[in-house]
Amino acid sequence: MKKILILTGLLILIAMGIIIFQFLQMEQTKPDNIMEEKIIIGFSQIGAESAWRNRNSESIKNAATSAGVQLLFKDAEQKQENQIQALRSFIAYQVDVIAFVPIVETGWDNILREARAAGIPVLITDRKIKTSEEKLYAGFIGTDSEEEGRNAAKFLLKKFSKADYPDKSKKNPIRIVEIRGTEGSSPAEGRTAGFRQGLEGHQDFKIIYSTSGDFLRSKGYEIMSKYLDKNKKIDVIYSHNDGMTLGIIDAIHEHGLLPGKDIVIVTIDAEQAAIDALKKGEINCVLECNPNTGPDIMSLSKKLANGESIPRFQHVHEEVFTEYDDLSSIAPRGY
Ligand code: GYE
Repeated sequence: MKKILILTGLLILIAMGIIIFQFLQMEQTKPDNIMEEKIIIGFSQIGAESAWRNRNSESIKNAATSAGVQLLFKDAEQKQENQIQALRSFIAYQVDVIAFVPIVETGWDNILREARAAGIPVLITDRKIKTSEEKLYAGFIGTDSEEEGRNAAKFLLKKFSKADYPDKSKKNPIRIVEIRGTEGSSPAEGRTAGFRQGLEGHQDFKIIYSTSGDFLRSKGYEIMSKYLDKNKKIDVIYSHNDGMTLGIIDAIHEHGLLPGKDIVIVTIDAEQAAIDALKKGEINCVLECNPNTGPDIMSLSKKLANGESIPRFQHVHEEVFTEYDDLSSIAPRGY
């Protein structure tokens, strides 16, 4: 009798072991068609107007893959109406989170109200918006354009200070041409305002011409070419992005002038071509604007998808590179 009981107990233990082993095997070989519950993010990008923008898109797509997020990515080809359509399609698709780069600051209230009515949180990235109700979006991560403008002014105050520019008296006023980014975009607005804040009270600096080059290299070239045809009396060019600056440098060369020497050049983004021009002495100051926001966008989106709150404003880390620095220490920018 005792032997039978022991044998029965052993058989039961063996049977349980087989069942547990098979269950574990099943977990590991779950059929492919059973998708893990992936967070779905709808992302509206403005287009591909600059190397900076392309790097920004690459950062977002790579981060989505690494984060195991399903990304619906739409390129608006520089049109706000295409962005609004994209956001509406994300709402219809019932994504977990909407994230987008607003090409301009205004005109978003209605579509953001539709997203709120659908219970979909919205993350603003890169550029800022103006809304009638602050709570129409959950938060922002991107660049501090006003600070970039102030840092541009700060460099010029040093560059034309008595110490660095003894015969400054010959340059009174110091004539500045400003080539702005896309009209109505927060980087253009911020870089314009911050620059003027930085020069406030310094009467010897005069902005003699300011116009939009839409962040495009071709427009930077065209504007500067036409301007130099008429007037070569420029001391400084303040350009809102490297793409336009590279076109400006081509125009300066074609007019027999030396960029960085005959005309001081201050630019924003810090794409590799601008860093290389800084090292060559063709640019005097490069203000970094960081495009690599993909990982932060994914972690903030996951928080929103889980019903957590996020910081209202988060500015990315940005450096300032000038002719006074040890330029050999600048890490490659990768774009
Ligand atoms: O400076 C420019 C891009 O929105 C901050 O847009 C971004 C700007 C950037 O086209 O290169």
